[in-house]
Amino acid sequence: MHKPVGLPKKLADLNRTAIMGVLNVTPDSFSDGGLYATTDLAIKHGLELVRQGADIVDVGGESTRPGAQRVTLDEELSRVIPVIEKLVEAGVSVSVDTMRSHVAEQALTAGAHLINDVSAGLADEDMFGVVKESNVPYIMMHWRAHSIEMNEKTEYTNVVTEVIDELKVRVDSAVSAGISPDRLVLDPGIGFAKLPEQNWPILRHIDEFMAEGFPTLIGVSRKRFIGELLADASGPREVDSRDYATTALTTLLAQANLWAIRVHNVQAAHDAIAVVEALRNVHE
Ligand code: PMM
Repeated sequence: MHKPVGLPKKLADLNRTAIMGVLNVTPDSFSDGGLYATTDLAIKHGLELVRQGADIVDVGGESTRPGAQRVTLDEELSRVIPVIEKLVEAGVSVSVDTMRSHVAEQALTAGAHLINDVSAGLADEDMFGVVKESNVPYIMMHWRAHSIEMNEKTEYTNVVTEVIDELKVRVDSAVSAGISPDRLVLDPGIGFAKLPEQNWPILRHIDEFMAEGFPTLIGVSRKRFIGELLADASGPREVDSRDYATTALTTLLAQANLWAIRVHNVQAAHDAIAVVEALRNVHE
């Protein structure tokens, strides 16, 4: 299993797909928006995710749902920093889900252990500088545009190779900026600037993505392409009824030796990965 350099020891020692639990401190995220919008509720939920088996809690203060407006820097900081401080204090491994270098910097000061940048440095030209000065892993996701316009950027001739090639350009920029490649984690950005049907080839060919040699993280949890897959006469499947399909994908991806999976329902991912590991450990 490929892991990035710079992880806290308990994550570095892990010998299975890591579970990243989603903690959106936002009023408007597509799946859990508003549920954990206050600092106290967010901390409580973060600790609950750990109890259920999360290895990392991913704290985000800006919704990336298609069509979402950006929040101000101050608003984002006030949402995530107090939550990160408290979770780190409680011994939790925390990643910060942000496209802003200043939020990443403050989150690192608050003790965050990983930076999860869905724009791979494209949204903020100072991000690579902050990452370079730190020694934590940096998650770079395939991204083409902010949420407000990403649904207009879905043209691909071959989605699998283009996602890989576009991410490789970002990796080259990060490395030229002085970031060590062994700290990078790559993510194909399921649902970001992709039509629902464009996500399936990426997942089908995840081995090609992983063949680039970087640790891979994927977030499929409750996304729209699952809602479309399970649609019936009344329309796409509701967000809160997409967990069984999410868990089926988690099982397949864990079998493919993904480094980490980003999910809302941590208990379900935990159980799925336990099954994969039990089968992997049969040597008769
Ligand atoms: N998806 C969302 C937010 N952050 N980060 C990474 N690395 N990968 C993802 O796929 C990803 C992400 C959007 O989902 P949410 O609204 O449930 O947080």
